[in-house]
Amino acid sequence: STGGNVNTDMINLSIDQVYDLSVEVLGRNGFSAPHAAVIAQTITAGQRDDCQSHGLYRLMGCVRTLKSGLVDPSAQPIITHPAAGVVQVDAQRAYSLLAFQEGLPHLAEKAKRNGVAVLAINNCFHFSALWPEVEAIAQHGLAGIAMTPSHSWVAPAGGTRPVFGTNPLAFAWPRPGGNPYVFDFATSMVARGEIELHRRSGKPIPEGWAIDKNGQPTTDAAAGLDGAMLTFGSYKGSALSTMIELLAGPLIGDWTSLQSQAFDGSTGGTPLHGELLIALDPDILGRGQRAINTAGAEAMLDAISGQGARLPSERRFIARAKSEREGVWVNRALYDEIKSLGAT
Ligand code: NDP
Ligand code: PYC
Repeated sequence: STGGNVNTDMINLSIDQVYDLSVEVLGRNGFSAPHAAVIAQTITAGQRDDCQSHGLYRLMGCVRTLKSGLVDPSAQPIITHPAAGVVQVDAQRAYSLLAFQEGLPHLAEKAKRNGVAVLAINNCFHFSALWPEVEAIAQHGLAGIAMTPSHSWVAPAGGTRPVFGTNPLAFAWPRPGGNPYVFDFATSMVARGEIELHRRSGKPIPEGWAIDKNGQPTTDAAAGLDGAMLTFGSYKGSALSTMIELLAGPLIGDWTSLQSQAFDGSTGGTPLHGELLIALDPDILGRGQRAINTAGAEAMLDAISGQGARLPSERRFIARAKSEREGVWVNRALYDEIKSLGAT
């Protein structure tokens, strides 16, 4: 069970308490121990790094989706090796994270043998942020790219009807002796979870995030969720999102966000589709000049931060260190709702 120091609106929990709460809720609602453990790890990492849209809040979606009967809460992923540089993991309609955990060692080993390797995850319910996965690839000394579709919530630039998912794109680059360079963002203006959090707290959304059902700009979170979200960077985000649909969908024999949405119907559950991850080995691709290449990369990254521009993930790494020292503050209403899902 969980405890913590309470103030009026927020509750302070240690990272271990966040993990224990997550595992307990997932286990009591029917997830097998291996699935509960990996899902809880990712949710805990999100809360720890102050990524509220993909932290504890996601437990409700996992439990709701499980209750819809669509998800297999205990399926063991099936790993196949269709080519030297490819590992394919069929999640068998379970959540994606166990498939990633089991596929990662094969991805890393193949990238180190071939210079580049692809991990295609199929038939997975996917709710999670991608940075934990590209960070894990970077821990092997590899550059990593990850992408996934979701549900058709986002209108293409110039249109008003949803086609794309919020389609995140993540990238990690290993750096000597410190955190990797990492970015991970939705190709919509923001993640849908961010708009859902605005709706929960009754806050308006900024203009430019979404349009309503009639195609008109809106600052009402609920109206935006009912209408269509917008891509970031106009036609550029639209094109990137299209690429993600194609590469993490049909290319790997899996669904687009439109197909995933059609399968879901009106359940409102976690999207079911595929995910594509790519790992690249600088030792093989870098023409044997690892030290020189690393110096070039570091000089370029220093030229960004050296002028006061922040690197993506810098905020997250600072939040991580703070949470490790002080624990995390969780909205009390959210905490109570999570406890009502079945924690002691
Ligand atoms: P943001 O718009 O906040 O973008 C996040 C990325 O941009 C992070 O790498 C962040 O670093 C960086 N960043 C933010 N502000 C700055 C800045 N001023 N200067 C430099 N870098 C900056 O988040 P999104 O709403 O787009 O996405 C949030 C999460 O949602 C992602 O982790 C994504 O994977 C997840 N998601 C998952 C989906 C799925 O289907 N599984 C679908 C859509 C989104 P930092 O963290 O340090 O702020
Ligand atoms: O926040 O956009 C989102 C999202 C979709 C699937 C998981 N997260």
